Amino acid sequence: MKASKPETIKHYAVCPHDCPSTCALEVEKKDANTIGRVHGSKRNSYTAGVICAKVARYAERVHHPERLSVPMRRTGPRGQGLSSFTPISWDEALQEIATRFTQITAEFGAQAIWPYFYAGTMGWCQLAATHRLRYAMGYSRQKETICVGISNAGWQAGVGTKRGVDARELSHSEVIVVWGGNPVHTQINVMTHIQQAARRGAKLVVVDPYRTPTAAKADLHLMLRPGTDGALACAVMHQLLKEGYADHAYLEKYTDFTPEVAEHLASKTPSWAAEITGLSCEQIIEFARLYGGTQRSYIRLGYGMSRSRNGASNMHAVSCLPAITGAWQVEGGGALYGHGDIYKGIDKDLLQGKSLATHATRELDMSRIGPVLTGNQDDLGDGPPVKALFIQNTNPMVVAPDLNKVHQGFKRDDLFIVVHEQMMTETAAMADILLPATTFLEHDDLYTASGHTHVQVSKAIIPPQGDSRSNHDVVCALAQLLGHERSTLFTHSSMELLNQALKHSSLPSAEEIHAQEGIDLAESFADAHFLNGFGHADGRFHFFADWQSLGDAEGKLPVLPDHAELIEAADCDHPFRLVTAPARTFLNTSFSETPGSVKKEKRPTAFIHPNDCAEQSINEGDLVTLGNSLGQVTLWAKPFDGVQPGVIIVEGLWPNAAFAEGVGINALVSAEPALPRGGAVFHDAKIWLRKKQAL
Ligand SMILES: Nc1nc2c(c(=O)[nH]1)N[C@H]1C(S)=C(S)[C@@H](COP(=O)(O)OP(=O)(O)OC[C@H]3O[C@@H](n4cnc5c(=O)[nH]c(N)nc54)[C@H](O)[C@@H]3O)O[C@H]1N2
Ligand SMILES: Nc1nc2c(c(=O)[nH]1)N[C@H]1C(S)=C(S)[C@@H](COP(=O)(O)OP(=O)(O)OC[C@H]3O[C@@H](n4cnc5c(=O)[nH]c(N)nc54)[C@H](O)[C@@H]3O)O[C@H]1N2
Ligand code: SF4
Ligand SMILES: [Mo]
Repeated sequence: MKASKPETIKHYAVCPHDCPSTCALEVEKKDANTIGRVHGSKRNSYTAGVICAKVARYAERVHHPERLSVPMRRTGPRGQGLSSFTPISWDEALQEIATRFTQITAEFGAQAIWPYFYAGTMGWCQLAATHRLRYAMGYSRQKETICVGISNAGWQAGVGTKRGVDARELSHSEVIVVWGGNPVHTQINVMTHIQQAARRGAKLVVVDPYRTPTAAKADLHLMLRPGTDGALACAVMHQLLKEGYADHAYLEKYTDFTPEVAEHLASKTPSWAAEITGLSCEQIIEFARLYGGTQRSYIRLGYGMSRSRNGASNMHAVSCLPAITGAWQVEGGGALYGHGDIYKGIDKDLLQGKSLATHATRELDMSRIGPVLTGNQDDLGDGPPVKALFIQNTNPMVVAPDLNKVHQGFKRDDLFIVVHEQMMTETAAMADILLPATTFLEHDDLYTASGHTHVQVSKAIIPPQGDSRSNHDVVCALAQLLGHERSTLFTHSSMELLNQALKHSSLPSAEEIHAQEGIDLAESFADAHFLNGFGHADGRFHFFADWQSLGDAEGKLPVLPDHAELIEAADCDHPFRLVTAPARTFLNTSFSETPGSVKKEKRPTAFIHPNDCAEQSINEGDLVTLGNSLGQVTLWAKPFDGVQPGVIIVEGLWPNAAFAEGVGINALVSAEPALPRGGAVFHDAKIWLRKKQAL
């Protein structure tokens, strides 16, 4: 008889990556130090047993042969990788950081040090660790604009609070609109719920400038020009009002809709929008009729439409649609952008250590790290130049806009750079002191979500790999060496800290949340559907956007939904518009080091319309250069008919080194802050295209 295979033990965990899905995981453990496959938990009703391929093979990342395992001092040139570094002890590394930070503070003031982070992990204890050090030491603050700055403002303008209808209600929807997102790549779980609805006959509409794998599954794909969503939304509203699909009783009771809004929309005809979006009038009308034909219409808003200079206005315009038809009132109707505000009970200020601040410090815009590091006085304000960076959870040498300036800044000899990382990223390679970081499988943390409503706690499953330490541990040790008084924020363990933050909420302890594999904080039907009022003081949905209160001091954004002509329009010298969309098997730059993902993504590729290719005899695999006033990028071409002529798509945040001339795609993206309060315009660039050479 064959001996039965011993059952692999699976451990509950939570995916820490910057992804709206925040999946509940089951991690196979092979031995005390090693994990096997990772699965989606079936016990979480949103994850529903499904996760993305890149996290399913997480063993590739956590046990990567090039995972950083010891602290190192740079002894060779910047940017050369491991050969430039010499291992040192943790004591030496931390002492050197403390000494340099103390010297810089004495000479230039504490604000010359800029702790810089983003959401490499979304866990609250480890993510907010950088802030705890910042506030304790009076270092410069960081304006967090790189991802949701624009979209938050756009959603806030209409709805007034960051929450929406539960995506599990998709099973009741008859029309589902994925607008400016590509969930097949960026949050696979949305597709699980959409596919269930589709099996029952629900129709899927996708609004995206190119035929993404999500769009390929749609009943109707509206392949508009980037940055023109405001025009499309207005024309749809025009048609809904014209053809009697508007719910006037709803508008009267729940919104600030007036005859002035109706009059404004009366001029926003499908032919007006067709001119701007590049769609046909027929497509726009077909969409309006489909959308208006049922109140069970659900819009899942992605970030894509917001990453333009007019992005906030686009978000606002799209969020107006369910208010016109009254879709918010019914099960399976309404919209979701993100659920952040349902977690207000958790004391994030405590975790960020805001109470440690003894005085206000200047705030530097993270999306403008290039201009900041190269000494732009408007960015630095009346503070000193940045003389030291302390980086956790992010890879700005690749992900930040105006990349040539970022590179120039990182090369400064007088800039002391500390990077705490899991991998030898291109940012890590610039460090003077490089510290190895744990992954979520090696530390404890609490996770909220944006695409669903659970709060979850994940605990270490394997010990720290090599000599790696968590963000919290590093920050605690540094605070002590820098002479900060012994606040519990620097003496508590991660779990103790999380319990402190949970204490004043109505939630149980971190241990109990972990034991229950998460707690669902879904709101009542009436609250989730805003039947008890929207987030504004008057309880109404706002067609009239108060951009001034959101930071647009000059009032450049249109008050009523419209097409704001703020985008970088193509011109004779730059006849193309560029969209830099997310790749399926990378997560920003994370996983761009794993063999499984690189094999799938192949190489940096420009998707170009066949007509545009024909003009320059560009064939598949030819090298092409894309350029504008900010820089040039050389990569491989792919003729692709799922995009309008004049629009070029480049997927994925590949390392600079993967491009033919060693500079990555963000060299073409401007660091100009979007209205109303800053944000990076990753999908808003005019460029030229030149064939380089045939391979
Ligand atoms: N696999 C994978 N998953 C990820 C990420 C990743 O890089 N890879 N990144 C993670 C992060 S940090 C985030 S914030 C989310 C982002 O996830 P998404 O919400 O999906 O947003 P975007 O990354 O901006 O791009 C999504 C789509 O928007 C489209 N788009 C671009 N411009 C416009 C426009 O003007 N109008 C419209 N309608 N669409 C437009 C793009 O073509 C793209 O297909 O995903 C997360 N998940
Ligand atoms: N062209 C273009 N550029 C973009 C975008 C785009 O769509 N197009 N998207 C933008 C968006 S939405 C975002 S959010 C940003 C994201 O940009 P980043 O925040 O830089 O995201 P990642 O590239 O994934 O880098 C996160 C890093 O954190 C590290 N890390 C993970 N966990 C931990 C931890 O616990 N401790 C420490 N110390 N490190 C950890 C990972 O190893 C990884 O190198 O990129 C932006 N850049
Ligand atoms: S879909 Fe997103 S949250 Fe889920 S496992 Fe993949 S990266 Fe993590
Ligand atoms: Mo993001």
